[in-house]
Amino acid sequence: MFVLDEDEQAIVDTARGFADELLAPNALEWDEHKHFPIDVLRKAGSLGMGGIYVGEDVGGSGLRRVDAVRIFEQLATGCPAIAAYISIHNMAAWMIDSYGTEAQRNRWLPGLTSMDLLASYALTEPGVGSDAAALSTRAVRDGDDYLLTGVKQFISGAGSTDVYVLMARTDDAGSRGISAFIVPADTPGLSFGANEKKMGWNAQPTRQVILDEARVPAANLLGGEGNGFRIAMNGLNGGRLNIAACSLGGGQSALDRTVAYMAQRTAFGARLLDNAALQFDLADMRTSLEAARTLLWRAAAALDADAADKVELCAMAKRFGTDAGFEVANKALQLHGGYGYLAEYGIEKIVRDLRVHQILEGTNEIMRVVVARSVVGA
Ligand code: FAD
Ligand code: 2MC
Repeated sequence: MFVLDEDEQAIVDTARGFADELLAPNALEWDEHKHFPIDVLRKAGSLGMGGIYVGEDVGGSGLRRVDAVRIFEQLATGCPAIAAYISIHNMAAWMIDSYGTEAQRNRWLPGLTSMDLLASYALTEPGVGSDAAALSTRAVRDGDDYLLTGVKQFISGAGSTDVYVLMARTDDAGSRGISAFIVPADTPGLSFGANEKKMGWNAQPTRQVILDEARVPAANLLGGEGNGFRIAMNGLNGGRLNIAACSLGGGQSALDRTVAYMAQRTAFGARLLDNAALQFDLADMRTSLEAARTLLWRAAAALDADAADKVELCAMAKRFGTDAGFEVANKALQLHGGYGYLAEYGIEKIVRDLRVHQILEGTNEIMRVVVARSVVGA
């Protein structure tokens, strides 16, 4: 699996071509103007990137997780924030594909896979992030509908997306009292908070989703009452891989730009690239990225195989890959000297974008909790 065959390489090349042509040239402007490029997302959809591991019968690409992480790494070389949004969209689409009825799959997935419809994933609340099973948004059955009341915090894409895969409580009992719902954006009783001002990820909006007796048809319950937490967590296993892949792509892009920069920058009568101490930095950066990539592909293969240790492998790959990507990008900034701190060089944007990957989709401390449980057998 570490040597790509022709088909695998073609998938990587397509994603890289898309990133080079449509993401990289615009990334700084989207960041500055907080622009969410829906037209470009639709083009990603037309290339099969709206349902990478969704079934082909509903327009998906039917690929594996190992393909997905390679795609997200390449997309992130152009813009980590947009690559990461596409990753969240794919996670939500996969949840509907895997846990939806045929009617739900046929209703939602053709639009989602083409990215004519955009998806968000709504688990976090103002009072609970890491301790997700303690969420308090309630869903109360009312005839053929559920009435949802509560607030979802930090929802990526919110206000611009069409479909929210949203976790709410249908029973009092802990994680088993949580259910997942497919909530359309135009649901009566649903509204959005202001677009949060953030350190990075500015090319995608982050808003609260506010539910005030939002009326959702019972036909939009995903996977049956009480199964929402496990559905949410299974979605996140793949999400965590993809976020790590986005960190790898950002880190790799920062490293590549740094090598090019050091080849033309001189100090003390020599190119920076010829300085042996700085070459050691470059060697360590490349080694970190290769190690993270190797673990990531291993974890993706475990998820593809539904291996018994997939949960902890996904957590390891997320923790290690997001730390490695951030550290490489931060080092790249240092190696650019003062220019690394200027927006126009694009490095500080990568650092800002990658920083949040250590926090979201489960903080890196929570990834350690998950891995530690597998070690001590809790
Ligand atoms: P808390 O849970 O309050 O944690 C605070 C600190 O305590 C962290 O450092 C944490 O690691 C640590 N901590 C907590 N418990 C433990 C423990 N048991 N052991 C060790 N350390 C612990 N959520 C969604 O549902 N959908 C989205 O689309 C989404 N997008 C996001 C986009 C952005 C830009 C951001 C910033 C967040 C997004 N999130 C989203 C939310 C994100 O998943 C949470 O912020 C994250 O899970 C952490 O939750 P919290 O912020 O409530 O922090
Ligand atoms: N995959 C599959 N199932 C899982 C799972 C996983 N990764 N993690 C937990 N489960 C199951 C678990 O097996 C159990 O199932 P059952 O009811 O059959 O016994 C159930 O879920 C409850 O699990 P726990 O007893 O482990 O629950 P606990 O409350 O102790 O802790 C924890 C779970 C901390 C691992 C979980 O709350 C967590 O992952 N927190 C982080 C939240 C998070 O990642 N948020 C990200 C939001 S999305 C985002 O940020 C975006 C940008 C989109």
